[in-house]
Amino acid sequence: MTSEMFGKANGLGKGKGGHMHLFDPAVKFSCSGIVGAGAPQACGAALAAKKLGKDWVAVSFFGEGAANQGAFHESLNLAALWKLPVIFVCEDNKYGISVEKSASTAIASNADRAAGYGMPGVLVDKNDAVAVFAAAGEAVARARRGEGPTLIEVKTDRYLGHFQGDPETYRPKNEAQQLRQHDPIDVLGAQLRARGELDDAKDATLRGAISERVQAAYAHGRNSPYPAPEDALLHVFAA
Ligand SMILES: Cc1ncc(C[n+]2csc(CCOP(=O)(O)OP(=O)(O)O)c2C)c(N)n1
Repeated sequence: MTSEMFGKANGLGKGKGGHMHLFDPAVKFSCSGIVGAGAPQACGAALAAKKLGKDWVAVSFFGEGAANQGAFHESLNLAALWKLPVIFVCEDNKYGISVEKSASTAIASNADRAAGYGMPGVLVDKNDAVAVFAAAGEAVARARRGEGPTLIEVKTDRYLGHFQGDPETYRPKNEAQQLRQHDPIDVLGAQLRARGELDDAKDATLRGAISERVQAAYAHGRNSPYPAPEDALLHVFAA
């Protein structure tokens, strides 16, 4: 994945897709640069699981901006009608590029839209990983019982601009700094500490190991070779 992000020959798309078109059939993962396009694809994957008699559950992640795309609404309708094993996860970080949600969406919670399609809509507490885990577990169990889809809305925050160099003129200068006071990783850490499952030493070990893994992955991407110029047209056009 990191190789693909750096446009390298050993990337998931051989360096020709970039970060918007990451996909890996080996782990049944894909993403798209087209906002809203993931929901119908997830319905397709869920329909395949149903036809093949597998207990797979498709999961589609998208922003609150994508929840205003037509494809999202068509997908929810079809998924509920055909009782597809699919979970729609709307990550509401309040902004679609530079447009605040209140300027694009007439209701406060996208979870409420689920009722209009005949499926449960679950609103999860902000930045609460344990609550996300519980809601996802219920949705997976429901899908596997053959009862169909669930729409989960998770509230979260945007720390960085939509793109590198985003002037972020659409929000107060210190907003991100304030939002970081309620960081989901810190919240999870506090929950684990309260249960006696984490202390300073374990926290440091865990953070060190994860940081090393991420650094190694980026070094791998950076140090890998670019595609050969003569391969520029390979895999671009179907013969
Ligand atoms: C069909 C389509 N329309 C417009 C765009 C341009 N675009 C890229 S991201 C984005 C906003 C998406 O908002 P949201 O889903 O809330 O994601 P976030 O801004 O939080 O990353 C838009 C309009 C696109 N990629 N695809």
